[in-house]
Amino acid sequence: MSLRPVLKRPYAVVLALVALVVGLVGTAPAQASVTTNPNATTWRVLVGEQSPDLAIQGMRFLPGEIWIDQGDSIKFLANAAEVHTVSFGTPPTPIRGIGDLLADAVPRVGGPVFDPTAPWTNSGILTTMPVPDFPTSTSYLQKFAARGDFTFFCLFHGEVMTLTVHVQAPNAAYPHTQAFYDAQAAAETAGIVAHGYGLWAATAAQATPTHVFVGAADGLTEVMRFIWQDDVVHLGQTVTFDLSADHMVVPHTVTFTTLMQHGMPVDSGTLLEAFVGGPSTFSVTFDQLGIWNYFCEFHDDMGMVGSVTVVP
Ligand SMILES: [Cu+2]
Repeated sequence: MSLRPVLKRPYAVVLALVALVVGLVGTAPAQASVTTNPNATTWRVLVGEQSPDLAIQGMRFLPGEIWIDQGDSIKFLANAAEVHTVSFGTPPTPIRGIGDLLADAVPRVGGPVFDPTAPWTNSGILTTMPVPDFPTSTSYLQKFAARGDFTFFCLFHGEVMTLTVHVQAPNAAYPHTQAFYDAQAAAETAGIVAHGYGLWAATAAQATPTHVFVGAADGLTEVMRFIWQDDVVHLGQTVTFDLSADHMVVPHTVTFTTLMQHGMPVDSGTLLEAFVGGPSTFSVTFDQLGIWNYFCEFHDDMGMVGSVTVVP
């Protein structure tokens, strides 16, 4: 399956997504609407986070829990190159594969006023790195006219990426200010990025010249790198590119730029074992001296590129 014509880029998929989504439905009853609050405030929530080199992608809303008043709004700001959504309810298309996931993730569903009684509300894909000719956004505004506690999730990272919005009475005192949430977000981002670099280092410690990991991911961060990026092997050696450190099931490819074998460009296709039954490893036996560059079709613009130098 090639996603290149559809979405030249990243997403991770949670296996238990459908069950999770069902579990999140109906977390709060709707109450009477109030549309006039003279003190209405617009709050900011960051969607995703990343390291400056884009290698580490975090899977959190910041804050992950916010208290607002009836009539307030939240502006969701894309904060990373990785794709995310702000979603609520049950996706209309049961998710059995990538096409189903995109069918649910792409369309913005629902109006500017959040309706917790609607079966499905979705922001569309939020990212700071727009995909050419593909519908994405950098922000999403929702007004909250109904009181209650509402748990939103990211369709791509639902199991680990949720946001609870507590909608209080109009003009109720706020427990926290935006400045508090911003400071909290900065501190949490630093921790998330540090965690990601730790995951990268731990994965690198498991790699060898003939065993390269294709990214890594856990419940908090994704490492958008080949590990090791710069590999050196001897002529005739076989390198196995391995997706098994990718515990969030982020799809990747190992696509060589100039290396040909059997008259064909060397390309793994999409490595995505668990979700669509694809392969999780790809092996290449290097029978030509030289420096062979390769990249991930989905994440090369995040810096996910590598090389294998073949020496005698
Ligand atoms: Cu990739």
